[in-house]
Amino acid sequence: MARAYLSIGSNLGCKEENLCKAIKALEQTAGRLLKCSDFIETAPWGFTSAHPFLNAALCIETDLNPELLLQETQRIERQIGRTKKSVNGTYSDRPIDIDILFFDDFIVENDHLVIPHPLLHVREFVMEPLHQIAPQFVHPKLNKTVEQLYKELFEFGIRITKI
Ligand code: PH2
Ligand code: MG
Ligand code: MG
Repeated sequence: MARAYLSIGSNLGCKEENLCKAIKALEQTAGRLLKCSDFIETAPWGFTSAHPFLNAALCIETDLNPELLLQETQRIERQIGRTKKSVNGTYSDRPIDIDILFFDDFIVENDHLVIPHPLLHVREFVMEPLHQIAPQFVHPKLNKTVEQLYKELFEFGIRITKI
């Protein structure tokens, strides 16, 4: 049994329903839901869109290995109507996105899967809900708690906007 932390997001269709559908599907085939953050409305990050997001973070207990969990999250994304994938950091609107943030303290780095998620600590839409459910979790590459990374991100963000 492992604990996986996931980020889910939607900015198309009924966003709340899409997040709920993703959580239900994950519970059916990926594992037991241990924690779920609030659903937080966030501005599109890294691209321009007229559609704000609804984001959340989850913790599940799973029997799957990281590769199988990725397959399962991708199957669920397609089931909820996702057709386009982001390519090389070019993002597009989507009914659902499910990303693996952490998988216990595993470090996985291959062509199609990188865990911990390489951008998690620079994304407010990830760190805000993740901080709600796992402030004491230690990032296995950066060796800092989610709480520390959260503070750094938001302090840094405030400094940037003052320049
Ligand atoms: N996902 C992205 C890119 N930008 N912005 C917000 N607010 N929420 C997301 O889930 C999101 C994003 C890539 O998957
Ligand atoms: Mg994503
Ligand atoms: Mg994704």
